[in-house]
Amino acid sequence: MAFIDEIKIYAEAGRGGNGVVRWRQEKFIPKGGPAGGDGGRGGDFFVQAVRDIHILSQYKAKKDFLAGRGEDGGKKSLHGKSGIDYVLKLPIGSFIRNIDTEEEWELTEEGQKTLILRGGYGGFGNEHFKSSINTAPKQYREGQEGEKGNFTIELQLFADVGLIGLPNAGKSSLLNTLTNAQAKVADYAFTTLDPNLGDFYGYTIADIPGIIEGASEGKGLGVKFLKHIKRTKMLAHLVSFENLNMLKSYKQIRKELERYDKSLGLGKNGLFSKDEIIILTKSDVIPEQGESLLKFIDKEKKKFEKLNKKIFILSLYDDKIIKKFRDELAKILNKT
Ligand SMILES: Nc1nc2c(ncn2[C@@H]2O[C@H](COP(=O)(O)OP(=O)(O)OP(=O)(O)O)[C@@H](O)[C@H]2O)c(=O)[nH]1
Ligand SMILES: [Mg+2]
Repeated sequence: MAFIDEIKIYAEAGRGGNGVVRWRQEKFIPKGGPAGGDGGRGGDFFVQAVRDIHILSQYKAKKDFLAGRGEDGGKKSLHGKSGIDYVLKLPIGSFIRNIDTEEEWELTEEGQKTLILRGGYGGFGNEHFKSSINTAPKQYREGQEGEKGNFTIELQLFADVGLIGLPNAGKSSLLNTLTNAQAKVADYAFTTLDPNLGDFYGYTIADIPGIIEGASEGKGLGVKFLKHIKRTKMLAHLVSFENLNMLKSYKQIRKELERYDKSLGLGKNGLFSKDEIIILTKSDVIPEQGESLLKFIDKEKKKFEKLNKKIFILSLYDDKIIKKFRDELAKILNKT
């Protein structure tokens, strides 16, 4: 199913049940007192955060989300049952916005449950109106309407690290190596079409589709996935040794991040200013150019050192290097 990160819905909390007019019926007492019960409360409408970034696609065909109506009151002063609450499950990282009132909510933690619309109160039954001067009241009240509204729900993933880079840089492979994720990996561009998340010692790593030069003008898959790394603590920027000019490729992506920030007026809170580590990937496939591999790697690394960022050189086929990288990444994350 296609990945969906924005939906519009209409939701209603339940209407309260009506109060009723009833009379006590007791043997040998021909005219009993009022005994109409109150209506039950309408069900509330809640949203609740779950760890499933694909769940919004399940709601695509469904447009109305309705909590249950409260039951009417009964005879013998019976209170009507409350309506059933509606609990809409949404991914962690969802923003919920009431289009009519502009109220906003955000789900940030698994299990977090937030009341969005309140159910209506049940109406009073006739027993409620009994008094010394009105011993046989015929009044009752109808249940109150539940709150209702139109909403937009937008997901912006919550993660600690965002993996970025050109298509084929090895982002999904790295995610799979570091975490429990099972992202699709292949040796062509744009293998990843939707974001993937993985758990790294309790931290979340997000893998998004590759970015290319011109992405901010819509090239490739454009920049629509960049919003999913807006809330990360840091970025890991992958550049493959397969690139003829690694530093140039790196700078192209940086430029796209900068343009994206500008288009949204993000300034210092944008992607460009985030902490970033640089990962030079696939160090095992460097084309030999008459010089030793180590020398070649060193030369490329030197070019990046001018940027004053932390640089890692990885080959996923070298377990030692990967183990070391894991430890270092965990250390960096523990510090942030
Ligand atoms: N030799 C070698 N190949 C690697 C390494 N890491 C990844 N690859 C290969 O590189 C290709 C691309 O890897 P992916 O992980 O799909 O790349 P990606 O950056 O997620 O690509 P997109 O999803 O298209 O943006 C796959 O064929 C991987 O097997 C590595 O360290 N060494
Ligand atoms: Mg990928």
